[in-house]
Amino acid sequence: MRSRARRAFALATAGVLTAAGVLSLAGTADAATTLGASAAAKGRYFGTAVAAGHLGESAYASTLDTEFNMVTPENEMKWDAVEGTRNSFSFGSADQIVSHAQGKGMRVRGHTLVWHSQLPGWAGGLGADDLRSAMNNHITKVMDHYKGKIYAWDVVNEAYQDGSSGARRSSPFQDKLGSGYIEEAFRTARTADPGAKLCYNDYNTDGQNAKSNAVYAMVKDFKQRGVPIDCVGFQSHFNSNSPVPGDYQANLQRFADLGVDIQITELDIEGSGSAQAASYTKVVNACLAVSRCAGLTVWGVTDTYSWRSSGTPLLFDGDYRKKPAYTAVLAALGGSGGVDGGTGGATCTATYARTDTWGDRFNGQVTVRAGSSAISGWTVPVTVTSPQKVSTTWNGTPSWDSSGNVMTMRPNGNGNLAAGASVSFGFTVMTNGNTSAPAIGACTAS
Ligand code: 9MR
Repeated sequence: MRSRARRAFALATAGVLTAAGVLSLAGTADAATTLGASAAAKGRYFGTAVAAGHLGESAYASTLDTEFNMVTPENEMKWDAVEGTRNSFSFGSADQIVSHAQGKGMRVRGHTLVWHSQLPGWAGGLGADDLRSAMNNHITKVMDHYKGKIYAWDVVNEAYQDGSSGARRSSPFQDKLGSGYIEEAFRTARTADPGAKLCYNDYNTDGQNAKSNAVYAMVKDFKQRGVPIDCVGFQSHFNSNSPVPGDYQANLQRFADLGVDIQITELDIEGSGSAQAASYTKVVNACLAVSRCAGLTVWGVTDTYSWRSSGTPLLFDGDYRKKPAYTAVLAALGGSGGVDGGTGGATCTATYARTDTWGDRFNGQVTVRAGSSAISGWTVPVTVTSPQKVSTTWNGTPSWDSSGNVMTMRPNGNGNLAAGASVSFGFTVMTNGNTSAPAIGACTAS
């Protein structure tokens, strides 16, 4: 009894300290419970597409700055945005994103140098010789402007057709310069910024099919002949017609085995609730299982600004609330709220999401997941900030410290969880004017 009380006190103290750390850092969430920090703990990055026009919105910027550690300008680095007139470059919007990212310690993926879409009319209308020099000039000038600031460039984007042919897509580059244009673009890019990783990026190449086979053959050939290529980007735009393929991981692995990095570059999955969450989990687990998978980027911060917003494909809803898909991704990344020794090597993680909000209260949900071995019990401290009060709890048995602000949750009855299995408990926080997130302490397994 005595030692149990001491343990409860230690847990409560940990919770309070966590809360203090939170307040002095970002005022919202524990850094250890973010996508970026959890991915970093697994040696990966977690990024998002960003639109310069939204950086001035505080909820957008704070979600971006709290959760992500890589950004891709969604449109601002494309050919039409930076070179609308031949050899006259305008980098204003793209620079805004790069300097925001640099100011927050986030890295940047460059997207994209050579693509048939968002290509200005003047370029598409050039004859072969002119187009070749315009392409090389574009690559050189844009990469030079950002030299040393870009982690990886999508040098060539979407050069292959959909369908069963495995053929190249018709485009001004393909039609006028011939198949060698991709190789030429990569060679020019390597000279322009030898420090940036050079990627080929495409969609519908996520499973093994005619299109991904054709890209695979190209990458294999490049590696054999010493054409500079460092990474392959898998856009990973999914929905019910195009679900995460069963051989997703195997496909990533076969590319990795060619000696290139894998990057999940534009991830979004239409849907909602647990089905969407389960698909996201598959993608994250596949990346974690492939050692050369360097990281994942989702194609936007909030559903509202998604290129296909009606499909609600992202991790945050229109009010920047974390969706079940967010909780699933965080948990798959090893979450946080901490892993500790527990007993006999048993570990667990706790991840938090706000699930509902009303004028005077919100519901929080904590998912407890067992580590690589089964556990028979767990505790998770949850600390709210006065004058907040927890009014109701479910799926767990709480005990309280004397302040009434620190609740330590235990399982209802049997706390058995198989390795990797999870269970969630929930609670309602009366805000009394303070809407800040609770601090979730370390999960302790037994
Ligand atoms: O999300 C981008 C959207 O805002 C643009 O209107 C669109 C124009 O083509 O491009 C979208 O981003 C695309 C990305 O650059 C390449 N892969 C497919 C993405 C979604 O269409």
